[in-house]
Order: sequence, then structure tokens, then C-alpha cells
Amino acid sequence: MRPRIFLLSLALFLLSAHQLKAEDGYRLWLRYDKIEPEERRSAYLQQLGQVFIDGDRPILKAAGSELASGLSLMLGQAVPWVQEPGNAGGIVACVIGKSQAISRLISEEDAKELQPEGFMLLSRDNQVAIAAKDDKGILYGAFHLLRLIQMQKPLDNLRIIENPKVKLRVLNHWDNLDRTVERGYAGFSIWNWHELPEYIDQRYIDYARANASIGINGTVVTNVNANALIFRSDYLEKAAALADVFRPYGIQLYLTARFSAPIELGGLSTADPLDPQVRQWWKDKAAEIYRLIPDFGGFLVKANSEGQPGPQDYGRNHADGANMLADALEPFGGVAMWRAFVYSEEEPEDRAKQAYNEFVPLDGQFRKNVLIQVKNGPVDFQPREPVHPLFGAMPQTPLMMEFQITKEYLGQGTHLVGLAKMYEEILQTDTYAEGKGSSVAKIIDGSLHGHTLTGIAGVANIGTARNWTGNLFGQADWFAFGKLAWDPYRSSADIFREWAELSFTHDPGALAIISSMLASSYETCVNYMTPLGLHHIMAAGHHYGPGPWVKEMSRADWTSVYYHKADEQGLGFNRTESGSNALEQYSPGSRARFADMEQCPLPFLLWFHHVPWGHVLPTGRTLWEELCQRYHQGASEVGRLREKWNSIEGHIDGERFRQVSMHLEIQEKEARWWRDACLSYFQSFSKMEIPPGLEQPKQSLEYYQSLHFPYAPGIRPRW
Ligand code: BDP
Repeated sequence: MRPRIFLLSLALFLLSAHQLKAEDGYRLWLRYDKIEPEERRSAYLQQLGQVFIDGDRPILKAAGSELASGLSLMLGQAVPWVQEPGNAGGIVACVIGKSQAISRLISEEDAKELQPEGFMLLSRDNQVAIAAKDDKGILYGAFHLLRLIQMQKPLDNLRIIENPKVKLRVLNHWDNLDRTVERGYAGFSIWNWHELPEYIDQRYIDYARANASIGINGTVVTNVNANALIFRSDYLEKAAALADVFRPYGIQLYLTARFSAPIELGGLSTADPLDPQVRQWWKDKAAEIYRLIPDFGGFLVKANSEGQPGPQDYGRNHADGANMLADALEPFGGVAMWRAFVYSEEEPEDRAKQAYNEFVPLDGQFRKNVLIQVKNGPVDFQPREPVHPLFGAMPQTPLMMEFQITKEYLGQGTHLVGLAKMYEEILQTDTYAEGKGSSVAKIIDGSLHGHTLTGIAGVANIGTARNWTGNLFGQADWFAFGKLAWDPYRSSADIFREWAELSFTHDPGALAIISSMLASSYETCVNYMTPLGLHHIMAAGHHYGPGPWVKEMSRADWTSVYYHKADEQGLGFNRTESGSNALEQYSPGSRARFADMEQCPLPFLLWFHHVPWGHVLPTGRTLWEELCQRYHQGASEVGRLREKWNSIEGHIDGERFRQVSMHLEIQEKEARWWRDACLSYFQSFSKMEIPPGLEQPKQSLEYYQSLHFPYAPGIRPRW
């Protein structure tokens, strides 16, 4: 009885605390607002009066307490929960309603459809049951049920079965131990290493709840530009304290491994992956970590990229490096996630070709517990890139997708850009690797090449900002990442609508507007930043704002001119046979889409072709006219985003309405800045007039070039 009494009072406390909450975005999509009107609440109460949960393991406790507190808040009265052993042979269950043996609700046939971490929601006779093969499934089912109620869906005759399609669904935090966040636009790191392991911030728990609610089951808490200090025993204890918080929410902790740690921390003279002492150092380190964190996920590694140490420093290759770490982790069930974002010492003739050149020859040489983590495009999280040619080109190796949730190149902390649209575009791209129908989603979920170890990573946009993501709409990107990680075939339209309803309102008109803003905003951003396949033309270092003129850097492939190749003849990077022939890295089916300048889809035109300024495109406009048109369209669509937002004033709370309005104002100003700066610059090559009817730049090119922002956020300290 004791736990029940405790939880009742907890629920009552939450009920009263809830009345005082400001609309500051802290609650994310887990708002659990009281259901109105009262009749609807009473109808739910008929079905949801009490929660019975089948056991008292930590994950089940987390599920039970989330259900009890969520239901209490939404139904306006305390909903108790009790732990009562079920009776369903191998199935874990949770029944909401009257006490009843679960076996009466779930047939053996039903149970067969369940996979690890999957869940089933069933209802009959005023009872709702969640069934799963494991505790995590119950947790995910509990959040799903709460979401249905939040959206006021009927619960009669439910029969929902969901199994995750991807095994490792992981956030990557680019957080440094000093609490700065590389490419972070939402304040500082939420990990307060200095006060860990003793001080457990409530935010850690709410972070875990939020992630579990969207099916995320892993988190890499440290930056890929790694610091070996995390492996010192005091830091490992701090990491273990975080892992303890995450465990009841089904989240495994991972760390980034600095390849030279055996030198920096272990005092060895080398980090050569074939050196026996080095190999032993990693084995010992892995054993030490697993003593503290028995469910430790493994390592994420950035090696031989942007100055990071790696196996090539010793004449070894990526497989040598990854396998050494995989061997150390293997006895404990851990995995090595080895990144394909590589930058060699030498400047390549085309940077977009490098990862493929280094990794494809190694296909088949990686250990079973290695995943290669590949960014969605071959250059670097640009607003739009064609899919990375590695997808489909390494059939014997599990490839993980790496998306960026933080908006380094997509407006950073201030722009509203619904990233689900971009994720969807990439996941649904056909690679033609095994003929037509070889979508990226099928590579990620392992179905195309028969892999069972599968994964997807998202570079987090989370920080100490009260609303977690700084820009409120950044929450939608975090949410969408989780949803697509669980099911990479889901439509962005569905996700936008669900997020909007959970976060803002049930008003159908307002919902339609918020969803449509999210849906159109990605294309809008591409238009005002990098239309027609342009890429890597942002300012250097902090990457804030336009910088197509950037040309003096220590490496040519860090400059903008390297990528856009503007000259008096035209614009764009020729990656066809007559140019760098990066196209050759794609399967014949993909190549055929892009090879011919006349046929190439316009979103990728300047990615693959150097196009004469006067060349007439299928739109009937010349390249120059089309470029002007798109930049203008992008900027004016931000104006329309603002109008749409203004039209829902009064339909949502004033506090969040104002926050978003102010950010949209910045976005419009910056969209015009992008447009005017880029067109002024490209005009100095095209020597053509901006077509009549379109706005002329307000300032000279020199003015745009003179702008400097030494304190723009998110920068890497040493740049
Ligand atoms: C680039 C970022 C840099 C990261 C790098 C990476 O500018 O800060 O370290 O990606 O992914 O986009 O390793």
C-alpha cells in the first residue's frame, strides 16, 4: 500500500503545481493539460481510473509514475497506480481500468507480433492494456497512450501495435566538459559536470522523460571533438550518475572516445591501434567503464577529421581503429560508432568524394559491433545536399544515419525551419543501390542488406534555455527526430500535426496553420540561403549569415569559393565526368538522375553542374533570373510565415506567441540579408541586373562583406 499513498500525494502535488506553470515551453510536448470539457474528462475516467502494472522493475516504475501523474493532471483527479503481477506468459503488461488479468485481453496471436521494445495497446470493456515483450515496450506504450489522451482521441476498441524499426536511436551532444556546446544555440550544456555526481538536476530527469516519450534509447553526452578527460575515473563517476538517471527511461549512455587518450591519459607513447599496450589500455578502460555503468552503450569516434587524432596518424586505416575499440567493448555488449565525416590532411580535388574513397574499400573489414555513422550528405549538413554516396555502397557494413537537429547551417537559434521535411526527403531518397526501391530508410533499418544492428543519430539542439531549444520550434525538430528514428517511413506532415497539437492547441484552424508553417519552412530557408544546389557559402568559423566571398582560409575546402565556383561564365561545382566526377560514386540509377544538366532536378543543379549564367532552365528563366527569383521567393515567404503566425494570435497563449513572433522578425531580417548579400556577390560575376519587379539590395557588396560577428554563438573555441 505504501507506494500507492506516496504516489497519490505526488499526483496531488503535481496537480497544484501545474496550475502555477508559466507557458515558457519547459514542458515540451509532455504538457498533460487538463482535458476540457468536463464530459470528455468523465468519459476518460470511466476507462482510466487506476493503473495496474506488472512488476516493480525500475523502467516499469517510471512508466507507472508517468501514467499516474499524466492521467492525474489530464483527468483532474488523482489516478493511483499499483504493482500487480500479471499473468500473460512472457509478456509484460500494464492495465488501466479495473484490475484484471492481462491474459484475458491479449491473445497469443497478438503477442507474436511484438518485437523487442515494441508495444501493443488494446482496449475492451472499459479497460486499456499495454503489452510488450520487455519493460521498455511498456514505457513506450505508456507514452503513446498518454499522447492519445492528450490529443483527445477515443480509446474504444484500440488495437495499435508498434515496433521500432531502428535499433539504436541516439542523440549526439556536441557538449564540452566546460559546458560550452559546439554549434549549440540554446545556452550552455545541460550537463553540469562540476556538480556531478552528487547534484542531480531535475532537468536530467525531464530530459530522459522527453527522450523516452519519443523512443530515443541512447545518448552520447560528450562532443565528437573529444576530450580524453572524460575517461578519468572521477569523470566516469559523473557519467555513471547520469547513466543512473537515464536507465529507468530506457536510455543507454555513450561517450566519445578521443583516439589519443592512451597517450594523454594513459601516459603511453603511442595510440597505434595495432600496438598491444594500446589495445590493452582500451580493454582496461572499457572494463572500468562497465564496472561503473553496466549498460554502457559504447563509443562514438571522430578520427582523422578536422585535426582529430586517428589511426591514420600511425599508417593504419579506419577499420584498424574501429576494430580495436570494438574488441574492447565486445565482451560487454557495447558498440563502436565510427564516423565517416573525415577530412584528410591533404586537400582533395573534391571534398564531397573523400568519405567514400576512404571507407568503401574497407567494406567487410569491420567487426560485427561496429556501425559507420554517416552524415546525410557528402559535404557537411548543408541546407540541402544530395544523399551521401556511402548509403548503399557498403552492403556488408551497418551504416547509421547522422542528422543534425541543431541548426548550424539552417538559421541557428532564430529561424523556424521544420527539419522533419529535410529528414524525410533524405530517408525517402532512392539510392538505386539494389535497383529501384532502395530507399535510404531501407538502408538505415537494415532491411536492404539484411543487417540487424541498425542505428540513427541526431546532433542535439538542447541546452540550458528554459524551453530547452532556444527557438520554440526547435522542439519540433527534436520530436521529429525521435519519431523518424522509431519509424523512418513516417510522413513529416503527420509529425508536424502531432507536435503542434501536443504543444499548442486542439483548434483545427490554428493547428492547420502551425503545421503548414512547419511544412513550407524548409524549402523557404533553402531558397533564401542556398537555392538550386548551392552549398557551403556561409560566413567562416561561426557559420552565422552569408559569406559567399570567403576565400582565404588555411584549407581551400573550408572556403566558399571552392564550393560555388562562381566565375564570369557561370556558377556551380561540376561533379560530372568532365569535372570532379563525384557522380561516379553513385549507383547508375542515381547517376542517371543528375548527370545531364538539362535533366538534373533543379534543387541539385549547382551541386553537380557549372551552369552558364544565361543558360535557360526548364522554368523558362535563365540561371541568373532563377537565382534572383528563388532568393526573393525565400525572403518573401518568411513574410508569409509571419502573417500566418499573426493570424493565430489569441488562439494560443500570449507568452509563446510573442517568443515566436520575435524570432520570426529576426528570421525575416536575416532572410533578406542572405538574399541581398548573396545576390550582390554573385552579380559581380554575372554582371546582370536583378530583374525588374524584384527588390534591389539595400546596401553595397562591400557593406555586407564588412559585417563581423565575433561573438556569434556555437563556435568552436579554438577557431
Ligand atoms: C561541422 C561543424 C563542426 C563539427 C563537425 C563534425 O562545423 O563544428 O565538429 O561538423 O561533424 O559541421 O565533426
